Amino acid sequence: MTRGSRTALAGVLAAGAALAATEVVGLLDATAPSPLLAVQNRFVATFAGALKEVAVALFGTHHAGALTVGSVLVVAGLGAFAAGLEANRRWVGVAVFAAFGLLGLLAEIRDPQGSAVVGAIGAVVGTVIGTVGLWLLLDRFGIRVAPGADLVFADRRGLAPSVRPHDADPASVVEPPPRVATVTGSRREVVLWGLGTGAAVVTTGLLAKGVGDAVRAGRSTIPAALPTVADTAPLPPPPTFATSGVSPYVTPNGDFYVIDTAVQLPFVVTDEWRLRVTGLVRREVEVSYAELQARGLVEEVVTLACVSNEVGGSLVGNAVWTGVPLRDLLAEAGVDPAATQLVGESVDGFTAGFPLSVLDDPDRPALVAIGMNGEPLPRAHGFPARLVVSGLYGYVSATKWLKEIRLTTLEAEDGYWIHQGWAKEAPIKTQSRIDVPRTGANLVEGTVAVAGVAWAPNRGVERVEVRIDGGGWRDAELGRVASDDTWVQWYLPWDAARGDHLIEVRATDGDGEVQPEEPVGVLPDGAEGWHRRRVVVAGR
Ligand SMILES: Nc1nc2c(c(=O)[nH]1)N[C@H]1C(S)=C(S)[C@@H](COP(=O)(O)O)O[C@H]1N2
Ligand SMILES: [Mo]
Repeated sequence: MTRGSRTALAGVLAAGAALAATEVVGLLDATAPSPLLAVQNRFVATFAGALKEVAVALFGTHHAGALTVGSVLVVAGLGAFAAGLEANRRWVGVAVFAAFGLLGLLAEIRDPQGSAVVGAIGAVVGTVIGTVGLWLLLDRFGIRVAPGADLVFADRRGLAPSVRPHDADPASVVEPPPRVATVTGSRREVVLWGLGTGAAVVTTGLLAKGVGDAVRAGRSTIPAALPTVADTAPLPPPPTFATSGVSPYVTPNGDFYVIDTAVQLPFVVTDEWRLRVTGLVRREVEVSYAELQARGLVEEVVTLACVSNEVGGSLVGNAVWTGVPLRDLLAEAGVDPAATQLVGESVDGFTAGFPLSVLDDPDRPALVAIGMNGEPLPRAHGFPARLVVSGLYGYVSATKWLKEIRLTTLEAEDGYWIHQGWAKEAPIKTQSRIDVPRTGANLVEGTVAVAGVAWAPNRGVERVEVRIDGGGWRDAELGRVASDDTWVQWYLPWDAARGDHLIEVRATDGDGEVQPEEPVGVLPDGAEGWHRRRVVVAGR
């Protein structure tokens, strides 16, 4: 191995050790992010606009995995860089480690759930472990570092230094200290120490993560079940075409789309969590999780959609939400007439705001939800509480891991995504989606089920029409719905002839507005256009 690659390897391993050490320090506080996670959170918060587009496009909604891989690569690269510096001049590489510790500390301080203590201890421990590791490994790998002087390197046979001071006067050659002759950068030494340190770093890192998850699980106060609900929402019977391949009316929690900026799901200890109603109110209201549970809970069936959902996309779902009517909490706080906007803020600093006038319509469900489909809110969907407001895209309304409901004016504050160019007001647009037949399905001539869902939450869907190969529009059969706040399942039996065909669908909302044909992209306020699907039907 060349001197350069041995130096780089020492740096990568030392940086890994430093990182693993900070993960262990992170265990000091179960709710706080580890220093690495805090830095990732800052990264996402800073580059969200650009990142979200790229990350969602490249990695689907699971940008967290991509971030982890990216972070490991960055840390490895920096370790190698620091080692290169350190090999030339004592303490310079260490300074790089210290700078990174400082970055972790700053990120912890800035993070809404961060801990300055974790950040500070992490910075010190990480720098010390990184430094000790770097020096030790450089030594083991036969890289000699003369303090502030030129390099002196004894090769594996313990021969004369192979790198000499540039002034090349033989008399001035710094002779390696005696022990250098025995410490070598032999292949065996490098492989043994490399594998040993590497294994220790990975084990420690994974253990810290495992212990952290176990600690959080132990402190987790997600109740086994929801309290009984007095005011339940009856569900409609399944349609006759339920087995056609159409999406189920209620989306199971495990299948419900997940969209958020969180690198790791925020962790909330419910005993410590409070929901506060603040801002332009007569008196601030503060409720605990137990108090929320003890209130008169109601159920609402509401379809939630993401503004990033492309035509035909899957970022939409329908659930039975259990919670406290938002209007009850607002009435208790006494909203100042000057208030024109309601902003929800999450424990991790996300915000979503909508015009207060949205709540003027008493038939529009708006909940502080603590339950989803009969279970306590899953962590991915905002445990312990989130907002659900019918008819508004999630990014302006559906704050998960809710900690504050702030009454303010529309001018005074913009929610998280508004800064990134998304529309301030964002009612959910009328959409319809073909679930079956799927693209590439093996279809045979005869009756083929064409089915899907259509939604226009709060306005309701009045009609769904299907057209084949640009022919006449035919009315699809509609399933029954709990209310206008949910999607509707639709179905049309199609007598398919062999050949290539184009299926198109469009919905009409409860106001009689037909879904527009012209395609429009998701930015700034949601996609438009008819969902089309090309299929091939084979002969018998
Ligand atoms: N705290 C928090 N709440 C959030 C978000 C977020 O990033 N952080 N994303 C919003 C967006 S863009 C959508 S579409 C919905 C998605 O909710 P779900 O993940 O439960 O489907 O949550 C909203 N609430
Ligand atoms: Mo969204």
